[in-house]
Amino acid sequence: MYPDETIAAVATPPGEGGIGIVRVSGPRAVEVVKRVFRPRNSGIDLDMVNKELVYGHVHDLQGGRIDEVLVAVMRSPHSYTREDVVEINCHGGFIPLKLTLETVLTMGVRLAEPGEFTKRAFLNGRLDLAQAEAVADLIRARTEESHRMAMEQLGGRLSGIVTRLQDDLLSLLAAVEAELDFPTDDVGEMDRETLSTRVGDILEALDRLLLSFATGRLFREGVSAVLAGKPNAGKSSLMNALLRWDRAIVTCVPGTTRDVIEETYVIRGIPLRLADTAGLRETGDPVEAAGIERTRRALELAGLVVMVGDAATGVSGEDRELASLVNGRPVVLAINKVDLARPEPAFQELAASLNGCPVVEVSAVTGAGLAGLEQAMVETVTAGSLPGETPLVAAARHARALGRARDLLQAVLARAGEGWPVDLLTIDLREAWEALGEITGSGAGAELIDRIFRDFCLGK
Ligand SMILES: Nc1nc2c(ncn2[C@@H]2O[C@H](COP(=O)(O)OP(=O)(O)OP(=O)(O)O)[C@@H](O)[C@H]2O)c(=O)[nH]1
Ligand SMILES: [Mg+2]
Repeated sequence: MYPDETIAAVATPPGEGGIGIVRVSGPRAVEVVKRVFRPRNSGIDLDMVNKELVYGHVHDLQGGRIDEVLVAVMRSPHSYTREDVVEINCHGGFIPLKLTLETVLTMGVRLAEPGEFTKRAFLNGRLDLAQAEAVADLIRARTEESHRMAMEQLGGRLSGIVTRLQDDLLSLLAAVEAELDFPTDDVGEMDRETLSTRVGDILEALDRLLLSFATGRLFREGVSAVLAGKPNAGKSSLMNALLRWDRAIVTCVPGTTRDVIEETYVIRGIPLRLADTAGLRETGDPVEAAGIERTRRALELAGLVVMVGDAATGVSGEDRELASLVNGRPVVLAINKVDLARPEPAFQELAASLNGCPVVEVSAVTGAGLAGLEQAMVETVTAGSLPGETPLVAAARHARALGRARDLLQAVLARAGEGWPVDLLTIDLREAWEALGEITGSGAGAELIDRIFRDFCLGK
């Protein structure tokens, strides 16, 4: 990175459009554009212009007109990169942009690398690293939720919290080190209990941030929900009833469904990959057996298991076997066919054996209880996540740094409890501080910074 170099790139996407922009940034930006731009009003001097649009033409070095343009000048430090920036607003066609850029590049200006404008904004202190990453997230946002998260991050909400936690750690370190330097004085009286309380507070904040990452991921990536149960319980009927169309084949023959059938289905903003599976039972039929093997694999990967029971036949050995297979996972027990019979009490015992999972009585045929089933599914997948508020942590990189800081502080807490000497604890405290610094960039190395900006698009 050579900040004394002036760089340029086309900042708008390739293709046809109303406008296309050539962006130039660096110490020579104004001087270079002055040489290729003729303002319509010849009295205008670009050197005197700031944050104004000037109408005129760009031409090549032989004086041939390239395009009719508006030029915007934004002077350092009040620009995107904090350097002098000039944007040439051309017509949005391939050739005008190509010729304009090529002409600018003949004058000792270098083509910008992907993300280099934003990288300069970061290196010049206009954005921290988390905010710079938010720029890329904002451009790539595909859902309103990810857009909201990117905007909050760009506004510095995450950075603010992380910086506060870093400050807390630093003042803790200072107090501990003062104690080490002046052990006989009263300076920074820091017993292990005070240290543990303060580390505990920081840990709590870190846990909240990590939880918000899990919530955000749920909304972004969704969860796989698997309908499983014995043959003929009504899994396929329930799948169709939830999707509100006849996706899966339903017959009165047990063993109808052979393959795993998946369909995406959104409940309250959470994308569920809903899977109907083959009923679980002992079988001599090789096709059915292969289907059952697939059911088992789907169950292993499931983020939610909807166990389908049959009120008409009651609880059987197959139900108990499935329960032991999925025990410990997020499960909802749906007792189907309640239009035919009242569920026997054994279903409650089955649910109790599944850590008291939610039980919902439904009928895939009449539609009774479906809203309650959806409610139980949502509550089970969102269990423990933050309700309502927009999650703060969107990037896996940030979650990893937070997780590392949390692990280090947990070790500090455990060691303080075991009576370790305080000076040995400062090492982990300092490392936790550095881990947090990777989020905002205060502790990020050149390699990490390069890797982050390499993923940006050209011209940003
Ligand atoms: N009365 C009543 N019948 C139902 C209900 N749900 C399903 N059925 C019937 O039960 C039979 C089996 O339904 P499916 O949905 O194919 O059952 P399944 O669990 O997918 O069965 P397999 O694919 O064989 O494992 C069909 O005849 C359905 O019409 C219900 O809520 N009430
Ligand atoms: Mg089926």
